Amino acid sequence: MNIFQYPSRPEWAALQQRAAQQQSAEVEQRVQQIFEDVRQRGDAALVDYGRQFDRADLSGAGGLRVGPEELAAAGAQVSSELQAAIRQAHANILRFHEAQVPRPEQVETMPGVSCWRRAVPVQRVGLYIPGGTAPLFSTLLMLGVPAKLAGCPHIVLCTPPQPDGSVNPVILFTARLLGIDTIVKAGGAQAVAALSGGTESVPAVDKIFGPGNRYVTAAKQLATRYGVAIDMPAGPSEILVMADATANPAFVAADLLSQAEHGPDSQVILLSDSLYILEQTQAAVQRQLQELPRAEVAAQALTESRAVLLRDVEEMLDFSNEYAPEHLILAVESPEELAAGVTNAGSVFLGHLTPEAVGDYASGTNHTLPTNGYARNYSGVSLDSFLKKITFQRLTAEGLRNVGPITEVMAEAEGLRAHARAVTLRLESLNLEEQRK
Ligand code: HSO
Ligand code: ZN
Repeated sequence: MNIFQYPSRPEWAALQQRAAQQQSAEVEQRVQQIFEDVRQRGDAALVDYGRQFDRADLSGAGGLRVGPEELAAAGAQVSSELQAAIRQAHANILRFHEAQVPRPEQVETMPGVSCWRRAVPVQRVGLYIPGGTAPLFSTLLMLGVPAKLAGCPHIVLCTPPQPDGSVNPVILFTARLLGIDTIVKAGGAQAVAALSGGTESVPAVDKIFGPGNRYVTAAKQLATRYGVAIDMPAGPSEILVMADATANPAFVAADLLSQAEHGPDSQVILLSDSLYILEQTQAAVQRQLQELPRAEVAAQALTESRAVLLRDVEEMLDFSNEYAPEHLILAVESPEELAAGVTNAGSVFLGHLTPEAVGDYASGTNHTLPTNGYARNYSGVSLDSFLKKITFQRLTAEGLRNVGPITEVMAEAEGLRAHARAVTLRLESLNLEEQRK
């Protein structure tokens, strides 16, 4: 991790740069082929890709779906300690998201003109959970809890099989806890393709959620062209830590490494107004790195990371708001004050005792967050991501008399005569009725 001392403001942009996300034409082309194949051949294509990419034979009857016995048996393979931890995390995440349930809103904008809005769940959602080196059952909690809470009637979970054709038991245990029982053994772009158009075993969905590699990301993008929505544009994970002289270098180092170990392209930025803290943290990172099972991945990520010495906390705040990090840790003496000034960030962690890791797993907030600078214009996943809001209205005769003439004038001014007439005819009929009385 290189230390940059007092860069001038024009020099900040280079330090805030993210590794260029290569949208390789090759990946896109491959994903396009997979889409076409899955759309044409359905399950047969999924079975072939399972053999090719996951080395799993799913060709038997019902082979692409997790059966009730497999689902029920998963718990026995999960330690009671982990089960209890997942249950408590589930309860915390549920509590936090329950507070997001929208209140009914009804407004009478003019006498007799009632307008209201109702939140309705997205009817069919697909949750994608990667397998591979780190099967993220925590991400299933983060997506499954708000999906269930929103009341989405059809939830399809896609996750790649292990070579023996089974699905990671912790993922299954978590799915069962959530009450999700439509589980498809498919990963990669082919899973996204299946969710976006449906196959014999995979119901088509309206919106796809979840992280993934370059292929999955490209596939989600392609799915939007078929009229399917996605949670947000995804990029490599990132963290920015602001540390003042009161920070504990060992804590800060651990936080930086917890992000770095996610992937070789994770980005880590440390800001401080104390050179001592930067140097101590740098040393602590090197020490702690040795002890990590994923040291190689983290070391790779650290090559693109930066430690920046700035004049004061105001400069740190400006730098961070320009960068718009996915995760922001305020390892400073008075974090509340600083937090009030945060304008661009996915999720913020205040003080020396609040590691990002607790938000990743168990405190209650959602860990599906905007990366790649999208914290400037996107929020993380929340209950809202699984809801649509439908507006309703109803006019009484008085309401039509109140708002009708305004509409007529405006419609005429836009040259839209039929709009005006839709009001005029009704007003005339009201007047006739009145005269008859
Ligand atoms: N920090 C990751 C989420 C995660 N961490 C899952 C551990 N498991 C992306 O924000
Ligand atoms: Zn994490």
